[in-house]
Order: sequence, then C-alpha cells, then structure tokens
Amino acid sequence: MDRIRAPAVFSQRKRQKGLHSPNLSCNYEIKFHKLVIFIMQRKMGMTRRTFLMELARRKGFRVESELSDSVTHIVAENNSYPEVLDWLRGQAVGDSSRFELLDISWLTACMEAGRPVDSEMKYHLVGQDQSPPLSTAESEVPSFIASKVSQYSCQRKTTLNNYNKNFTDALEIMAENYEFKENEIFCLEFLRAASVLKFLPFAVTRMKDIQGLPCMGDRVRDVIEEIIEEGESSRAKEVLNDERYKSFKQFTSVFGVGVKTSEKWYRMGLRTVQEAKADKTLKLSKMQRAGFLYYEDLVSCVSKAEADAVSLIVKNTVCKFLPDALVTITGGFRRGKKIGHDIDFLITNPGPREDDELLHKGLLLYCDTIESTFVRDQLPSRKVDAMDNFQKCFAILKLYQPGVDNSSYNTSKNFDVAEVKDWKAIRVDLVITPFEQYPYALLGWTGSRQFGRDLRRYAFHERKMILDNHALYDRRKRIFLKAGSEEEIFAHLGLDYVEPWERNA
Ligand code: DCT
Ligand code: MG
Repeated sequence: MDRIRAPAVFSQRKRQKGLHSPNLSCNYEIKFHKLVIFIMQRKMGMTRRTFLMELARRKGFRVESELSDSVTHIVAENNSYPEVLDWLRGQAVGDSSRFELLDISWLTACMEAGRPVDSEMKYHLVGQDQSPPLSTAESEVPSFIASKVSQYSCQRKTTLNNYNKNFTDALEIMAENYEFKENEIFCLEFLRAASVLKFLPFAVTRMKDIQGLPCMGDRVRDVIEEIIEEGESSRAKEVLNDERYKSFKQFTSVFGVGVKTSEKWYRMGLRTVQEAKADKTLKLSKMQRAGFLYYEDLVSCVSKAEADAVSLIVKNTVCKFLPDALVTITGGFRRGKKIGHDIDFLITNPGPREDDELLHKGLLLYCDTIESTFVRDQLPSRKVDAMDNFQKCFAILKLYQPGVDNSSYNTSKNFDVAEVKDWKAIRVDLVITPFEQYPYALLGWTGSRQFGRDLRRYAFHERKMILDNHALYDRRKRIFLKAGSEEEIFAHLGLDYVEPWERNA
C-alpha cells in the first residue's frame, strides 16, 4: 500500500508531545521468541528509532533497547556494512559474526508480513557482499600506472567502490578541520589526496603503493604512513577530540549554519547544538530556526527510498503547473549514492518561456527562495566554488513515512504514549534553469563537489576556457560554447565522457 501522502504545509505546532517511556513497551506479547532485534540509532535518529522499536514490539517482535548478549539481529538504516562493523568495534564487540546484520528494509518487510522474513541477500547492508578488496601486495594490478593518474578528477573515473576508506576518512577529517579554520589551501590539499585514493582500484597497504601518484604532499603522506604502520592516524584522532572541531561539526550540522556562524557561536562560549538551541539571545535566521526545529530529522541521512518518494511528489506537483517540465534528481543520488544529506532537483521547462513563478506557487513547506541573478551574456565565474545564479530554493519537505501506520496508535488508549510522528523532514534543493543552460546546470549540480572543482580548474588551466553552472566560455575565441547534453560539454573540453556514477571523486 502506498502510504506516501501529498505534502502538507508544515505546521509550526509541535505534534510530538514527548517520547514514549520504554518501559511501557513491555506490555506487548512476544510472538517470535527466536530472534532478538536491536535497532541502531546511528544515522537514524532517536525519534525514528523509538517509533520503529514500538512498531516492531507491537507486532510481537522482541526488541532490545541495549545491545545485550541476547541480541541476534542488528538492523541499521543508511549505514554501510563497514560502518556497522566500525560501530560494533566501538561498542567493544569483538565478534560480529554472531549477529545477523541487516538493512532496515528487512525490518520493514517483517512489519508488512507480520512475521519474521528470511534475511535474504537483498536485505544485506551496502558493501556486505563485496569480495574483499584487492591489495597490490597480493595481486599486482598490471594496467595501473601511478604516474599516468591525472591530477584532475574529471580525468579519472571514480565509482563508489572505495578500497581506501580507512585513509580517505582520515584525510577528509583533516580537510574538514582546515575548512573550519578557513584554510582553503590545506583543506583542498587533503580533499584532492582523498579523491585520488578513492579512485585507486586496490587497497593501499605500503607506501610504495602511492609512489608516483599526484596530490601526495608531505602532510598527506605522513597521515597515510601512520595509518599503514599504526592502523590509525594520531592527527585525525587529535582533530576528532579537538573541542573547536567538535563544536564546529555540531554547529554546521544545523541547516543554515556555516563556518562563520559557528565561529561566532564558539567565541560566545557555546559548544554544543543543545547549548546554541537553548540560548535565547542568539539572533537566528529563518533558515536556522527551521534547522533547529527539524534538527533530529535533518541530521539523519536521506535514503534512496525517501529520495524516490520525494521525487514522485516533486514531479507530480511541478507537472501540475508545468506539464512539459523536466524534473531531474541530481547531486549524490544521481551519482548512485544510497544515502545523502539532502535531495537535489533540477527543473527546466522546454520551449521559449521559462517559469519564474514556479517557486511561488505553493509547492513548498519551508522554503528560502533566492531569485535568479543571471544576466544575459555574463561571463562564467572563475571562482571554483562560486554559487551559481539560478533561481533556487533551499527547502524542507514533509515526507510521510511509508510503512508507518498510526491508526491503531491513535485508538489504543491502554498505555500513555504520545502521538507518534509519522513523517520526516527532508532537505530538498530545487534549482530552476532556463532550458538552454540545462546541460551545464546538470553537470554542475550532479557533482561531486571535487569533480566540479576539477572540471573548472581543468577548463581554465588546460583549455583556456571558463566553465560554470550556466555556460562554457572560450577565452581565446571569445565565444560561448553551446551544448545540448553533458556529453557535448565534455567534448568541448576535450575530455572523455564520465558517467554520473563515475564522478564520485
Ligand atoms: N553544487 C553547486 N553549487 C552549489 C551547491 C552545490 O554546483 N552552490 C553542486 C555540487 C554538488 C551538487 O551540487 C550537490 O550538492 P550537495 O547536495 O551538497 O552534494 P551531494 O554530492 O549531493 O552530497 P549529499 O549526498 O551529502 O547531499
Ligand atoms: Mg545532495
């Protein structure tokens, strides 16, 4: 049954009056004694976890609040297999093989069936069924020549299959710390290195493996060397324990809060999101107020299933105003990611008339609309991280959860539970582009950010061209190069075409 309802206007009224007391859950009769379920809160959020635990218990499943010895099945949402293993290690669980590790889709299937269903492969976590990564130590990859790896990620094909996550995670933590310190040069140095390692078709196990690769400066090599020798990077660990980093990480996880605001709050002595939320003297923007209001939902990632559900809603709604409009999912989901922090859409209307009105016609719940600032024939921006000039909207959409049935909750009065929240707030970016700029906008908004940065850098330094999300300008010929597809843009730049799922640089 399709329980995804059309979006309703966000009500400021707080529907959730409080959380249930976990003790009350004991009232349910256990029907299935053979399995004991534990639901991981990581990336799911407390509200949703509480809801799912109640739902499963109501259906007769035994669900533990803690990871006890009796647990047989661990359910995770938006977590890959390696992430769950990592988390278990953090819980001091040495042997994870005693658990069935399953995706949330398994629990949903159980709920629908009203009984436990087999833990088939389709319910496995992302990365669970992959063969162990290759190591050059065991098998030399003959076609791989380090010195031929381009410094530009737009000349590399990078899928989501990252054999070097242990290294790239540490390098990205270092990069983020420099981003928080507004040290762009060091930040990019670590991001570029991480991007190169993501591209490698094997797991790095010795320093020799990175010999000849681009973007491997001394600072980067130090981090890699320590991970090879010690299993972890003391520098990245230091960053993770650093008070300033921890606070900035929290603050920037609030919708509408960037590095500048984080700096201000940190200087005021604030350290956590809770402290910032409680501080009534803070002057918040409308966006930040929404960020706090829906914080729990927005920090839990968006799944592919949620992206598909939202996509349907957006397409149906846009279609009502503009029957011929083209609505395309971009960002990480177009690159094949299974989770994201938001859902990015590009909307264009073929034909001469572009629609400026669309974002003003009540499609959205929370929305911060920015009008188009594009001026005809303006030269592309040279800044690699410049914001484009499209009319766009950073929005929050209310998505009713599939598989969530509240009816029996509302009638069941034998225990004192608060009304269950059956929706999730989801971040959505809507970008409206004139039809002739659509391929450029699509290329830019598909990302990844690193891929986009390198495309622009490559265009400028190697082709004497300027590329942005609107156009490509040939500085030598002094002309704009028109393109009807992404393929044509790559061709203008003299680059081999890179498929969206190969742009995970
Ligand atoms: N982008 C852009 N101009 C902006 C913002 C973003 O060209 N002002 C591009 C870069 C990547 C893409 O749009 C989508 O941005 P994000 O949603 O931030 O990245 P993502 O790859 O979709 O990652 P996530 O999965 O976290 O949403
Ligand atoms: Mg995105």
